[in-house]
Amino acid sequence: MRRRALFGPAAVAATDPLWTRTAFAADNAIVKPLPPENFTVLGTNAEMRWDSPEPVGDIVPASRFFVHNHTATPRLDARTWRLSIVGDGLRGGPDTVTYDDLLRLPSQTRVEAIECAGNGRAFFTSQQGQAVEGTAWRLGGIGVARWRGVPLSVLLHRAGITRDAVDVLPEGLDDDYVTGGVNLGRVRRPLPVHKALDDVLVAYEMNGEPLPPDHGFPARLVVPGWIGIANIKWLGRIEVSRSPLRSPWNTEYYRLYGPDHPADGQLITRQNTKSAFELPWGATLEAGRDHVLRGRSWSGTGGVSRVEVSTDDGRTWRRASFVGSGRGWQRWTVRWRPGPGEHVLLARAVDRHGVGQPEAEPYNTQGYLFGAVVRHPVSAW
Ligand SMILES: Nc1nc2c(c(=O)[nH]1)N[C@H]1C(S)=C(S)[C@@H](COP(=O)(O)O)O[C@H]1N2
Ligand SMILES: [Mo]
Repeated sequence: MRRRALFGPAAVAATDPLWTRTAFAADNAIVKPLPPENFTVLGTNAEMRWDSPEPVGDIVPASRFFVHNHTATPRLDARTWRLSIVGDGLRGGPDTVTYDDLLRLPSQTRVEAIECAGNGRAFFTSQQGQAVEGTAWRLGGIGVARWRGVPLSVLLHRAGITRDAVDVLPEGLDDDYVTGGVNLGRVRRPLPVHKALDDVLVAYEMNGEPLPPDHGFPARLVVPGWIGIANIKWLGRIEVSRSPLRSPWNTEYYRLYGPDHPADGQLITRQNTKSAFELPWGATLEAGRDHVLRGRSWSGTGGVSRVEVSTDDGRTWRRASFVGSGRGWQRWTVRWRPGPGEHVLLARAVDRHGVGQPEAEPYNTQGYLFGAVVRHPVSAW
């Protein structure tokens, strides 16, 4: 029997009973609709599907952008919203920023990725046989958008940051995060002053519209190249400090623990390099004819310089052709004429410092930063 490639909505509808169902995140944590052809719901989070019948371009629309919520999206009112900037790292007293202040201050627009540090976590288990803690994202815990906002440096200077300030601690207005019966307080993670004053935005627009509730309305941080947790949503408070700051999100979470890492864990900041095929997992392709495989690669270390693809389980590799603007991530294509049978597709990127993707990722207990080459199964008939 010859089966056709599963690309159109009709093909998906025929094979996927979820097609007509509406999905909801646990505890209704997410406000926007999560149609199952575009999202996989994981608890209070939603992962973008790479095999959606409607592929995304360089910019991911807000309706398609993944969501990582520790608790639930709060509904905030821009008229009463305030951002307070406080701490011993300020020359005067605390400062308060309103939504109107934000709209009036000088703004910048940047195309940037936001990616969960746990993106790819599922492959520690499925590919390396290792049990890890946390949400089992595949590769859809990333999105790229056009963010507009006020540089954090402008707000910190306006608030009178001192020259000896070392850390800032942005905090969200979502509910306290309670896990295992322990209240860890509001979601917050220290950011060193050198990064805070460099390229960080307090964003109030996503793709030319006010931020949607799920992505941080009225204002969130956008921290280029850094792990998702740095990009605090629903920003309500920033502490500026002359001594190093701590929160569970830099002392317990978002550190690498395990045999290959220091006993007190290794703090993580930047994202690594990854690659994904825009194909269903286990896609069925027509054998004996040319296919254009699409995919993309990205890196928190400042861009992708080369991508290679193997269609024979890593024996031979060839260069993929770059398409699109390359902003945020690098889209690519490669031609392939499969013979009948089961195949494994591999893609590996090299970042602009010449660092590539390994065959295996050293284990860490919480499954962060899976950067190894992902083995994508397909069959051809
Ligand atoms: N206040 C707050 N900010 C937050 C989070 C959160 O739960 N609360 N989750 C963080 C994590 S872990 C990630 S990966 C990104 C996800 O951003 P997105 O939901 O807009 O895609 O937001 C970060 N900012
Ligand atoms: Mo995340």
